Amino acid sequence: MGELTIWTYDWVPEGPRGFVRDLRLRWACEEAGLSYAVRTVPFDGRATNHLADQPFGQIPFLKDHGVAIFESGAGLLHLARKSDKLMPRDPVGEAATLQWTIAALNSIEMVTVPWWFLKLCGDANNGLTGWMSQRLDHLERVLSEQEWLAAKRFTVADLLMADVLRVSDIRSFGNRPATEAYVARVTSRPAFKQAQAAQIGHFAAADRKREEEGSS
Ligand SMILES: N[C@@H](CCC(=O)N[C@@H](CS)C(=O)NCC(=O)O)C(=O)O
Repeated sequence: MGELTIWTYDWVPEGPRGFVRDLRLRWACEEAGLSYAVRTVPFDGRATNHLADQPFGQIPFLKDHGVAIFESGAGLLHLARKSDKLMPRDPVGEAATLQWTIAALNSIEMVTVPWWFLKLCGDANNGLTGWMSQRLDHLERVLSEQEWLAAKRFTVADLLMADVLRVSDIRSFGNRPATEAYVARVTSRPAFKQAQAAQIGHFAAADRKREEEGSS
């Protein structure tokens, strides 16, 4: 209850490791120098076993001294209020950060995730392709004119936008050099690398535990 705690699954299959959305919250804490713990809910039975914490049976969610919050975007904004490393304190810089954070979720991820899902289901040339191209082309124009989305420096908006864009199928979709350079730049930050390694280590430890339990 007391400390800042990021909740994720106890285990996930190999495929999503390194991309599970608790990484967004880990990364933000690492950027901001916030100390945090990671705790888990079972992956098995996820559709029903933690609906009081996350009404869609998903992760991540965050608990922080009596505050409980689900949705990775909401969790990021909660963390951003704790550190100006994630969001500037002046109204203009804060507004720019908020708008690009919401744009990452509601103008980009809202098309990339369904597109990626249809591709995964075998429908690579699905009806969302043109729509996604348009969105990514507009973003390419923005990123060819500026290094960061808001306030002329790294903010939580870059963290989220880069996390949305770094999915390999999205990254390799079309030729957008400014976007590719942006994703490479943002994900080369030590805080990202630390967060990603920690997540991969977390699930590797879960594999070992499962093997021990299976062999005993
Ligand atoms: N909009 C949610 C999406 C969360 C989400 O997609 N979580 C995935 C892991 S990255 C999950 O829990 N998947 C398991 C499931 O949906 O059953 C957020 O950003 O927090």
